[in-house]
Amino acid sequence: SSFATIAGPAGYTFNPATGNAVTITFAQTSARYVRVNITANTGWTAAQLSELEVYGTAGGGGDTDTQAPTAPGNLTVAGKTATSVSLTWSASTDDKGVTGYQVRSGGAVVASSTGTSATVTGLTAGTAYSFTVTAQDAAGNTSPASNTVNVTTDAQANTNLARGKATSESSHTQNYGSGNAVDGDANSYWESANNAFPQWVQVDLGSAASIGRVVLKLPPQSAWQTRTQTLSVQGSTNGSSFATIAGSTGYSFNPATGNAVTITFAQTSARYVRLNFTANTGWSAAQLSEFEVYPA
Ligand SMILES: [Ca+2]
Ligand SMILES: [Ca+2]
Repeated sequence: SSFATIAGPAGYTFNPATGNAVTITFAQTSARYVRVNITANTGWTAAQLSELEVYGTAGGGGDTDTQAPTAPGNLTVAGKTATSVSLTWSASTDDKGVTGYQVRSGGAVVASSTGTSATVTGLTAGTAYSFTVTAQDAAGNTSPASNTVNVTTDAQANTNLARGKATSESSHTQNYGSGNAVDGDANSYWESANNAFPQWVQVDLGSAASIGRVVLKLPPQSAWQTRTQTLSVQGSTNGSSFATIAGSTGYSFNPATGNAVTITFAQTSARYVRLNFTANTGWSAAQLSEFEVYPA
């Protein structure tokens, strides 16, 4: 409401040949409202202005906060699911106080928190993401980004992790190699050397995964008469040291009910999953047309 003159009346020439801009400098002053009073125009009977630009020190000092918080540190993945990732980090400091944090991915803010943890939701299963965190203060100043964490969400529970992966085996007969057990075709199968139990077949998932179920199949045709195969399931993260996931049991494969066996077990982490066969009531060898491994 009360104005002081910063620059007195003067005629300023606007010339398109030299940019059509006028600069007026004056002694440093403090102002929130800046007004231009125009009393004449030689080119048109009205005041005209396409840009009014004001330069100086934003906020003008005083007790206004212009200092951003420090970057959050130690950003860490605390947990994940198929659709979410939980993150923790160490607190930032600020001259006036940190008011909150923003989790960022691909340039977008994907979660906010007033503390030092957050869970990003709505993610896609089996997908790689990168995250950083920034801190904010009450004036809206944003810190530099934290370290970056890279994380891949868990696979969907119904994703067969073994499909198309590398296999190995104790033996096979003729051309019935173990690759037949991960080709997605229940008609093609692995068969071990005959009359030579115990035998094993193994799949390398490519990296350690949390698993909770395997499904074993034989060809669905009725010509495959019901048989019981005795086997155990083992898992390993390094391919050399194996732990038993499911102990040796006789499983009945019956074409009348799909010729498939499902074995569920407590969640475990494994990259290599192996089946050890010790008996088969239908043939004197281990036989398997599909070896499917699921997260749950
Ligand atoms: Ca600050
Ligand atoms: Ca097959």
